Amino acid sequence: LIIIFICQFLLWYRRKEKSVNLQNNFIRSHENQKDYIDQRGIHVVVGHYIGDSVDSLKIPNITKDVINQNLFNPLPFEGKNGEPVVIHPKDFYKMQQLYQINRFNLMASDKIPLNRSLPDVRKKKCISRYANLGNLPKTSIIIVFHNEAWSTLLRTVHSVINRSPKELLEEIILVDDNSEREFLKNSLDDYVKNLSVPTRVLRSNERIGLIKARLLGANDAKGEVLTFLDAHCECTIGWLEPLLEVVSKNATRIVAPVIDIINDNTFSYTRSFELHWGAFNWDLHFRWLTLNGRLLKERRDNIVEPFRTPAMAGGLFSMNRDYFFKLGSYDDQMRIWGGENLELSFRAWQCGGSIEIAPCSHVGHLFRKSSPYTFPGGVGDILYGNLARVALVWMDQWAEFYFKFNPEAARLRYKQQIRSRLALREKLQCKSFEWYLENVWPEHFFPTDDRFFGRIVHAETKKCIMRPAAKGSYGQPSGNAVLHSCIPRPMLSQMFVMTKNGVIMTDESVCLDAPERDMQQKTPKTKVILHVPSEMCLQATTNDDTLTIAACTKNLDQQWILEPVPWK
Ligand code: LR7
Ligand code: MN
Repeated sequence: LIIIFICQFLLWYRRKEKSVNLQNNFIRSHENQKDYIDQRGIHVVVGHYIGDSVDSLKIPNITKDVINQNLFNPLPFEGKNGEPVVIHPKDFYKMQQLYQINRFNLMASDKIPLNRSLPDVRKKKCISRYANLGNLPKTSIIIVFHNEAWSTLLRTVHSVINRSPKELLEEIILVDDNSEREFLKNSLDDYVKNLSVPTRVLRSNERIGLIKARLLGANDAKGEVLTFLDAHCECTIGWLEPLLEVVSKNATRIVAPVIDIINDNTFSYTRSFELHWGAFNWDLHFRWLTLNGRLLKERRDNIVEPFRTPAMAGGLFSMNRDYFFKLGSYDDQMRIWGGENLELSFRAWQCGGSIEIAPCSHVGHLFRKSSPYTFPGGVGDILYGNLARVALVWMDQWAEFYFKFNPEAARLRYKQQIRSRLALREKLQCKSFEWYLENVWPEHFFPTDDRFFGRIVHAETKKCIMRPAAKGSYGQPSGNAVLHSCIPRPMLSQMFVMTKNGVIMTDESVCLDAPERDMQQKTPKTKVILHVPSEMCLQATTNDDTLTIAACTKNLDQQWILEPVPWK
């Protein structure tokens, strides 16, 4: 025990000594900073100290000052191979303060080298599948940012450079959407001059939002392919080739990687599911859903091939540059954040293109629980204004469904100038939203003319079935459906769809589940809801409003009324 203690003390002492030297060098002159080889022999990129790193902060609350300070964090060496960063309890208070700046653990991020290693999370088969590729087109990488932290932004850039074949990178374009932080100005311009891939920073002198910022980048890009990334990503080995292969085979194919998870507290890297696809709920919020049984079976033999998805998450994808513009680039009247991912997804599918996910391409994204930046004009008006545009231009009669149950969006619908986008839809001779639902997403849970849509009312108590509420910003509802008094104004959480063959669904928990299979209504007249695999009936426990399945009886607690609600 004693020996261990002494060894640790010595190590700590040497580390401390080393960092003091480096710090002195740094303070004396900017040019003196040198990359170094850490204790494990890993080359560590320094220079990340220009930014908002954490050492020597003593200010109790965050001020502009804190955010802009030129600070210095000695020898970042944690987070190797995507492992979590551990913060010493003595630093917790400072850590929490710093967390508020970007709504992620900046102290942890600043302890990780800009070029940290990550595990190869691909399936083994991916390596041979992409071993001998012919000529692939070059891509421009476009990263837009607003007040991003130095370490996350530059770790994105270094991960692109280190894990992409050089000959496939035309350039890296950083688009600064009017950030206020000092270190994102001259220091960033200087820093990118020394990178081994041509990198430049474009700047907007007013806040234009991520959609217009991406347009700024795209208009300036020279590559045959455009690849967009958020400003807090980390690309893993082999991420780029699968994307470029898809685009090179057919310019109308738009492709996204599997989006892995960088934890906002520890910065650990977690591989995400490969068999999820992107879709959206009745509120037009993006959702990951598991592939249906048919697709899963189809894919059993070709797990490495790209597959089609109804929608993309939005931040990470590649597409042919000429096709990007031919397809109408982005709706430049969308503001700040939100909705552009669905807009591009609908537009691509309805106008002859496709959206796909390449399961061999893995890129990490830092998921946050809330947004750190301002939404000029209010987050509601921005998001629902954008979504109102999506609905009005692309969703036909389902726009009415959206507005009926989303008063915030409905309030903004008449403010939208959408003529030029409707003209684009006309010019490209795009198909209807009905076609999209039937062909791209046949297992969708939206109401249609041949489905029941409305409330399921308990015959005995006259209460409604209600699904659990959503939690958090990426949150999906979890928990059990319950009985709840019927809310006079129709609410989506009390609405259900029943398909032609009697399967009852909602948008979120997808099926009224018990928990294995779909609930089906046997014959509408008996008003019994049968759980087909168990041959049991849906029953309400009236004293605590819970739902169960039980052997079928003729009792009133198993009787249900399907009460249709007009949906458009
Ligand atoms: O005003 C702004 N200007 C910007 O330049 C606001 C944001 N931005 C930048 C920002 O710095 C970041 O680099 O735009 C990028 C995206 O903003 P985030 O990271 O705050 O967005 P997000 O990751 O929470 O949101 C997802 O949905 C957005 C809807 O507009 C965008 O499509 C994001 O790109 C998208 N992110 C992803 O798809 C990553 C995976 C998430 C999932 C699921
Ligand atoms: Mn993001």
